[in-house]
Amino acid sequence: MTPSLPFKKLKDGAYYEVKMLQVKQKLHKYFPETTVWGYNGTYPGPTIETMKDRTVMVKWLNYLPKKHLLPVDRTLHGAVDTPEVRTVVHLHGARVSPESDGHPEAWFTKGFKETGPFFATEVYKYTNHQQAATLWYHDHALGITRLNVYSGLAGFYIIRDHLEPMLNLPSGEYEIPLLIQDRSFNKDGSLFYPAEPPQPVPGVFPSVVPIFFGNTILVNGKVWPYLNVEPRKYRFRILNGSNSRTYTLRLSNGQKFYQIGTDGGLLESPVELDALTIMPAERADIIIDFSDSKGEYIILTNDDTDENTRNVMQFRVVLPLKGEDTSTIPETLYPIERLNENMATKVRNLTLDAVPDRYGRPSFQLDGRTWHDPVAQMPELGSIEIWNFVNLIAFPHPIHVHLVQFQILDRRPFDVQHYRSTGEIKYTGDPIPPDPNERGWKDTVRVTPGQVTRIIAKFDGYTGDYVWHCHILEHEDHDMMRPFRVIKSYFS
Ligand SMILES: [Cu+2]
Repeated sequence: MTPSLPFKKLKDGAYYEVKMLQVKQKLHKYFPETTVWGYNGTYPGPTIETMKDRTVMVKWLNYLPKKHLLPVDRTLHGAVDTPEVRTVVHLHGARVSPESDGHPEAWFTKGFKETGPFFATEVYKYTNHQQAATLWYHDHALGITRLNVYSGLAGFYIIRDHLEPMLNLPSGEYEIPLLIQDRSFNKDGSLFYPAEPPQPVPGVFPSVVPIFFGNTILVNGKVWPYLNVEPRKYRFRILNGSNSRTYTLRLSNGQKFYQIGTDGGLLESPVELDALTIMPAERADIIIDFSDSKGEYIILTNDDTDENTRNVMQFRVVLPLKGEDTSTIPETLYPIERLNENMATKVRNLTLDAVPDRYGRPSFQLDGRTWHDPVAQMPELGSIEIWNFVNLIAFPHPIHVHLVQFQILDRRPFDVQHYRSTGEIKYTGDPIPPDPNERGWKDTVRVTPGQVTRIIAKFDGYTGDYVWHCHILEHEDHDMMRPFRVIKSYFS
């Protein structure tokens, strides 16, 4: 499915060198070739697989041209007086040291000629001391993340363990990662990304757009692809790698499917679904059983009124069964230790809000601050904290916290107007527990409008500088990102 990576075996893991290259790629049989940016020259990048606790070292190398494929807005944070093409790789969902986390200001140019103020090392070290999970790597350079990811810089990173095979889930050729993204194209096959919003901004060109929706859907770098499958169970690791688009996925024959895992690993037990809502950067590990669908063409659909973006991909149940399907959907999957609210030493109320920037464009703020304001969240190493995301915007945002896997406690409606005038949270209803398919480890959470979304996390592993942000990339690039710092415990 994805090309294998040349690597050196280390005593306790592997060492890879991954080059970011500008290449031409055929994204649909009726499209001319498209110029994209790919890790090792492929979009999406090669899938990196490792066992838990085995170290993976990666030297991420920028071999990209000096000129960006897409229009760069020079007014955004980090893009004012820096090189036009900068890259830095974040392994999303990983518990990793700050030097290897891909801090947005740890960017580097071709040959590491220029580097950002947080740049610390050329070789990243992933120790993989965490639960088996579907992670993904993608670009995170300050102020141009939306453009770098849109150009193609994303790939899967799968951590496995020795327990999972005992669950007898569909595996091998029956386990397939699916990266779902939306893109638009120009007639010549090149990627289209708007140079300014529909209402031009006086004095700013190119200008960031408040949100971006492409008019075609790609899976693993192919526009509206099909997959021939056998009449049996398959495991699909679904990742929404889109800039802004949220999907609600269904199967066109009305068939149900089973979610077995979330961002950070397997759930306690499978959750039967007929629809799956997935926001940017979220992952859902699912099993689809095609055994009763022999000969059928089943479309993976998205709830949308537009026909183009209603279709995601097609499963054609046309392959003969190679052998008896002995895989299972076990009743129990993986024990999950619940973080205890009473153990939390800190509760933080963190607002999400939209405010006009100096050009009158809508920009975003977390905790009432912009990216360059000083660090305000400094959890102690090893401590448990509850973060209350207070969404004052009439729109859901996928909030991602680096370093940790957290648990969603609940969502509770509150009076937004009252909060705006008094700064007090007045709840207007009871707390709503997370959906059954959200009751696992998460690193990205749907922060719903008019509600306080509470998460609980243990800030463990490393001290240093990390970030938390909205994963709508157009928002992240326009100040919807904040630093946080894990500090040494007072008592150690
Ligand atoms: Cu957002």
